Amino acid sequence: MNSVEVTLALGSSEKPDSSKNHKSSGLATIAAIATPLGRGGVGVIRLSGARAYDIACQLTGKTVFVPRMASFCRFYQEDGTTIDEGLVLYFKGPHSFTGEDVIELQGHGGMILQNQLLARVFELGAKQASAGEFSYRAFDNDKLDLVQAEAIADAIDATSAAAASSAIRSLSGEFSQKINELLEQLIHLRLHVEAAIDFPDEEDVDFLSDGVIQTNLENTQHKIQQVLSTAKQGQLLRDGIHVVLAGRPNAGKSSLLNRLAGQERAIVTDVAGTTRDTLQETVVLNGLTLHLTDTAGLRETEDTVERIGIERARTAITQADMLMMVYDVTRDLEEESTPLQLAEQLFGKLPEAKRLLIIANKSDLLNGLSDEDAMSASQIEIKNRGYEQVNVSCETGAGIDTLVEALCAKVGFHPPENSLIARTRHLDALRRTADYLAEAHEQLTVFQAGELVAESLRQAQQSLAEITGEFSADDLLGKIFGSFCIGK
Ligand SMILES: Nc1nc2c(ncn2[C@@H]2O[C@H](COP(=O)(O)OP(=O)(O)O)[C@@H](O)[C@H]2O)c(=O)[nH]1
Ligand SMILES: [Mg+2]
Repeated sequence: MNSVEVTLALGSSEKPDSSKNHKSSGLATIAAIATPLGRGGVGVIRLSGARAYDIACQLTGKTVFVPRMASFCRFYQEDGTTIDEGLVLYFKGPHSFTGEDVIELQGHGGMILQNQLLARVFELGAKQASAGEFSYRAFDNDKLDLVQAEAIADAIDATSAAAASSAIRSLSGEFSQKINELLEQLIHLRLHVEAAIDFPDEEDVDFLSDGVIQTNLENTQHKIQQVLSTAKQGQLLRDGIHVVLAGRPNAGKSSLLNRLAGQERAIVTDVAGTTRDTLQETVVLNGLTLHLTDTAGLRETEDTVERIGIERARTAITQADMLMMVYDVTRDLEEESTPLQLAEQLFGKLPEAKRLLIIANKSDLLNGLSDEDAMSASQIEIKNRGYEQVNVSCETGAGIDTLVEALCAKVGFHPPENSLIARTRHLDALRRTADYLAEAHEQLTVFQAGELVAESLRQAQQSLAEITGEFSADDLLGKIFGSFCIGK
């Protein structure tokens, strides 16, 4: 919401570096409601900054708060009337979340009470914290690195238990540690290469071609690939995938959505054209978050509303990570067409195999042998061309488990026990690092061009350091913290 403000605030501060110490001590004292607004037993307002302690004293009439001890207090208006009563917790900087003095006011969790208390805190000199400002100050004061700050947001926003626990592992620094180990390895490698350039042919040894650098480089490349595959799982865990259910009218798309959602979300009838708008539903199946979109059946139509629905379906189709083409095994393959031909007709051109899962629905209605034969013949074509079909019945539920397994396998989702949450940003940075290392490898092994090896390694290190925020442009930081909620 207040991302503009954050961007400005971030833009005016220096770039973070390892030598920074309490850079935000000259900043305003900020305050925000930290708990969700609504009815609840307890509501927490958090303050951070040099004036936090003083504001707590004026608010309560007390003169002393002991760090890390709870004090029961009344919170007063300026005229002495009581707003609420509750606990004050004091965390003296730098031993606090933000690294600054932090005060937590734990009052009752009512909307009016919390807003009155916050207004009073503003009267006493605090200013409204913008989105992510607490976390940014923690980052700025080296209490957290960027991966950890992001993990807080990801833990709060997690859509599955696995995503939540992997975010907590990232928050505790496991992911950062992997990145830091890689960084150390890269720095070591760079030193080695720089030395080889500065002291060529020392004692008749050519460092660049003695094999040590190459071995170390290949070892680092290998490790990047390992971290990349962990991060890929973490990104799937965090973001899930966008799946669009598409097909002819009456194929059973809405029935499939309801099956997967475990509830009657979409209207199902035997009237073709029932679903006229796109409908979204998020479900977690086998630990993978699926953002499902049910669409209007694709067909030529005179109906204006249905036609708009079909346009929306086409937009959703182009944006999907994965297309599930649902077809009715008893009807949709007339005229001896195959599922792949149907897909070509429906989507204009055949989608790539990794983006398409073919769902043969209404298998409960198949009892004639000839139909089964027809299915197995088309199955062979599908397999040979790298595609995959799952036979299901949305009516009986047969094949639905297999469908979910096939989908997870198709997107390569198999999170290890101790997975770590990751974002697309991390994957991008890791991929760029891997590319620079590949460049360095080529310069080393093909051209023995020491200077260019050194330059590629420098860029690799810079890309990698973006992940934890050691080398991050201010606008990137603004974007990341600006997407946090207020009070975080
Ligand atoms: N026998 C049978 N009928 C089904 C199955 N799936 C859907 N139907 C029926 O097919 C009709 C169309 O289903 P619907 O989900 O609305 O199709 P959509 O137009 O693709 O969304 C409804 O009458 C459903 O009850 C199935 O697996 N078996
Ligand atoms: Mg429908």
